[in-house]
Amino acid sequence: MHRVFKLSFPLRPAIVLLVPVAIALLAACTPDNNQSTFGTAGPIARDQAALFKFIFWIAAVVFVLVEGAVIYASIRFRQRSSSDKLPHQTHGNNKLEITWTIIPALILIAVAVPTLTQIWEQQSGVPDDRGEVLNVEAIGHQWWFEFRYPDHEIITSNELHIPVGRPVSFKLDSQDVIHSFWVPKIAGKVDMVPLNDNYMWMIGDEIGEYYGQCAEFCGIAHAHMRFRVFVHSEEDFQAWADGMHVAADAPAPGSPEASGQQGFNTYCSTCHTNNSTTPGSYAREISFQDARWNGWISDIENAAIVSAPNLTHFGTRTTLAAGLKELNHSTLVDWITDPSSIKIGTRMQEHAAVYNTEDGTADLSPGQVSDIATYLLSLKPGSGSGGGAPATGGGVVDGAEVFATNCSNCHSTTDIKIVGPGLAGIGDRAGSRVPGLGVDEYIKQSLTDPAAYVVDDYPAVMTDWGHLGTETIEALVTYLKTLK
Ligand code: HEC
Ligand code: HEC
Ligand SMILES: [Cu+2]
Repeated sequence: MHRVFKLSFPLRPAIVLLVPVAIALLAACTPDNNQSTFGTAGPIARDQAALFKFIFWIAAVVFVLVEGAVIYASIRFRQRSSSDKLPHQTHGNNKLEITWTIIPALILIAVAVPTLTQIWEQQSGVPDDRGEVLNVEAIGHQWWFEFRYPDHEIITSNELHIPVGRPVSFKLDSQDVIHSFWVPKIAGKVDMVPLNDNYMWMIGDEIGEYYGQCAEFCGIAHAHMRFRVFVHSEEDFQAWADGMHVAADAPAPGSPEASGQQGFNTYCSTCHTNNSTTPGSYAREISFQDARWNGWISDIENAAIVSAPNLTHFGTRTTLAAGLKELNHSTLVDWITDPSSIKIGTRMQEHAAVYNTEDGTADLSPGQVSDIATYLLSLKPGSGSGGGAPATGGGVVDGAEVFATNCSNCHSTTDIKIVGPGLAGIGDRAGSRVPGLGVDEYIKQSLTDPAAYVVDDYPAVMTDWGHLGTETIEALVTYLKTLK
């Protein structure tokens, strides 16, 4: 009799532990799981899932046959006593060798043909027989997604809206490190690589909300870099796109929203645009984002700006911080007070001057934070009467407000340099900038013909502000001259 060795670990507790862990892991594969690739909602994901299943079943059959043969051989031909002779040896059997070379080759061909066909199909661009194509540029940032719709001149972040049944063509880019764009239920993943555009397309088949996730390790908050895809009916999509061009109503004077707006303009608008509704704002936001990025890259240690999510109509969003939290007043207050209570490592907390405190939380009173949150949540398409520059009470243009919404992204009202020069004392220096131009003329020229004179050592990124209208420009000039 052979001695039966006792297992060196307790088998029962191990099984008791392993089973629930395995079940928990497998549960992630259920089709209703938000990031499961089995419950598909678009042709690309469906084809990929079908291919996966095809290969899986081939692999399963191979596994059972090979493991079966191994188990059979080890039992059937085991050494029964020390006097056993060697079993019959098959070394050099040509028939067997040829058979087990040909069978795997055939299997590999069976797997390769549909795989390659699908790769070619999905990479050869959007099919032109599936309806009007929607173009989207998706840009990865540490740790959030920017979405630009060049056909609709819309810029937004972290929540992507697309019409059901229409092909969406993506140009994928990254501003910093390699990210990967992935909407598990609708389409496969493609890397977002800095300085190199990648392309993919997808079609959402079913109206609904879907999860997206960065699928390439990209730094400390990689797992917290998510997004949402909303697949809408064509009408709802159009309504959303139209709404993105309707300005929010100006807050009522004296309201928490009004105080929040002031707070936002003072502490937040250097990085966040929240009013990209007017014609021309699309191109402007792109140049802001570039300017913010260049500002950051030129002094990563001390920069007070960095490219950041566009918060236009933030009140219509459902999520916060790249799909991490449900958006409501309380989560937003937590975020503004201390972003790392929700997501660690954000560039917001690292660079916004308002977090330059001992414990890194916002240098704002709870009331200020609450008002800013209330204001952001009030940003929705308005009644449509406003449109242009915000006007105060009696219709008189308030230069300070116009400045805060349009210019404070790049200019401080002190002498701190952001992207452009700090504008304190501009009234004193303006008259001596260009021979022949007085103070007012020079400031006006800066706004309506910015290329005519570019201040030394600054990038020529000022855009033409002529669209603001004469009255607003006059108000700006008056306001700027008060900055000492
Ligand atoms: C230095 C630039 C900077 C400043 C200043 C700044 N932020 Fe941010 N903000 C960011 C960046 C970058 C992110 C993206 C963070 C992430 O998800 O990793 C962000 C994210 C956000 C988000 C989430 C956006 C989304 O799509 O979910 C909100 C809301 C927000 N900021 C509000 C504010 C408020 C309010 C202030 C002023 C108190 C402010 N920010 C100041 C850079 C900035
Ligand atoms: C994208 C960043 C950006 C925005 C937004 C921006 N500017 Fe500028 N601005 C600059 C830069 C950079 C310069 C310096 C280079 C130049 O002269 O073009 C500048 C220069 C100026 C000057 C001349 C300053 C001097 O010292 O001579 C004035 C005045 C000015 N901007 C006003 C404004 C006003 C008012 C707004 C809002 C309506 C505005 N800017 C919006 C980047 C910006
Ligand atoms: Cu990423």
